[in-house]
Amino acid sequence: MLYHLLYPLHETYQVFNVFRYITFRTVVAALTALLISLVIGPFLIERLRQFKVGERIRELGPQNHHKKSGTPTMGGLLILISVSVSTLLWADLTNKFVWLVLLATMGFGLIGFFDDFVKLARPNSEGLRPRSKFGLQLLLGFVIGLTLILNPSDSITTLLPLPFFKRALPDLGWFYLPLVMLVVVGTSNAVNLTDGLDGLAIGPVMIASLVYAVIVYATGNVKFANYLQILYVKGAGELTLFCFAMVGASLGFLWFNTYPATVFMGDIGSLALGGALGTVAVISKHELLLILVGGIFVIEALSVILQVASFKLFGKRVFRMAPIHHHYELKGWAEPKIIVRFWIVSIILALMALGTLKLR
Ligand code: 57M
Repeated sequence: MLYHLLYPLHETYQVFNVFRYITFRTVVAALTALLISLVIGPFLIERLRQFKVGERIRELGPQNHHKKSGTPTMGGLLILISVSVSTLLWADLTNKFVWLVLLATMGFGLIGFFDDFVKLARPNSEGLRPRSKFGLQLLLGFVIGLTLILNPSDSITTLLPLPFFKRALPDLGWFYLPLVMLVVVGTSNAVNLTDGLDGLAIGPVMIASLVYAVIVYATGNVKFANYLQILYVKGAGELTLFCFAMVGASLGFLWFNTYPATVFMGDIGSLALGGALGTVAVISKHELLLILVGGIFVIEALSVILQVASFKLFGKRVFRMAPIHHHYELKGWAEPKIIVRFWIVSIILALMALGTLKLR
């Protein structure tokens, strides 16, 4: 909104011309989101504590988690407020991608909110029934996919670029719809699985947002897209600002979520962040690269799949406990050590992903 108010002033005062540039607004958006989360963070955490929105720790989990009982949860609200206010202030609101990504973030956040709310309201329940939760996620993924297909950007919307290959561009047609659902819903759930140690999920979310900021900027810029030989998506550049708002909000949240955490993000945060990343990946036409960019989330999800499959097929566990961060906890690694090492892996994967932009 501020963009729409301030930019027209450039006709009288040239200095306001600066608001035309995505790069400038991106920096301002990141700082705005960071500031909002740092300023309202303590207030929100206090309210959550007051309203007893505290975490219930499961008996089954690693012993050292029991001391975390009662830590306020649903701190994801802080991220949602910071990202959306910052984006609404500084983005070009005539851009359809901005609205789609905000819809995805808020939609998954709402599903997460219901899940958290049911856990709190019914202390013995595990939240929404898995079938209802998954059904709602699929529905939202369907809406996102359908919106993209029915409002195509030129004729590239249903193409699927393959990393490393310049010319391989299969057109999936309507099969692109289930792919969008898989990417968006899968990422949302994988981030949720990762969110089991202080700062473990928010670090890689921040790293992935930074990588996708670079990608959407290049994708939305004809010159860069041509130079890198990637698909040009008109209007995608505006999402650079959204990605940086995610970085700013995540940094602010990490201030409170770092070990020992004073707040957890809850499903309202983890489902929303994953949904947002998945949607950005789809819009930027770098859907498959998310496997690398969000490699930590993939590893966490795969560890659960492997554990369950191995137990069902052979009656044996592969890990001491899945998702894999619990395995290292049970091996005796200190929590901060696991977190920082997972962040390191995430940075390495992010760098590799950026490398693939030119390797084709
Ligand atoms: C969310 N939630 C955390 C917090 C956070 C199929 C199965 C593998 C599912 C999986 C599961 O339920 N995952 C979903 C994981 C929980 O965190 C809350 O949930 C929100 C995110 N949704 O924001 O509100 C706990 O994680 C810890 N935590 C922190 N710091 C943070 O910043 O320490 C979270 C955020 C918190 C806190 O202790 O209470 C969670 O882990 O529950 N299930 C599991 O992960 C369970 N694994 C399991 O059963 N493994 C089996 C099979 C099924 C694969 C096996 O290995 O044989 C474990 N989780 C727990 N206890 N808590 C095991 C038992």
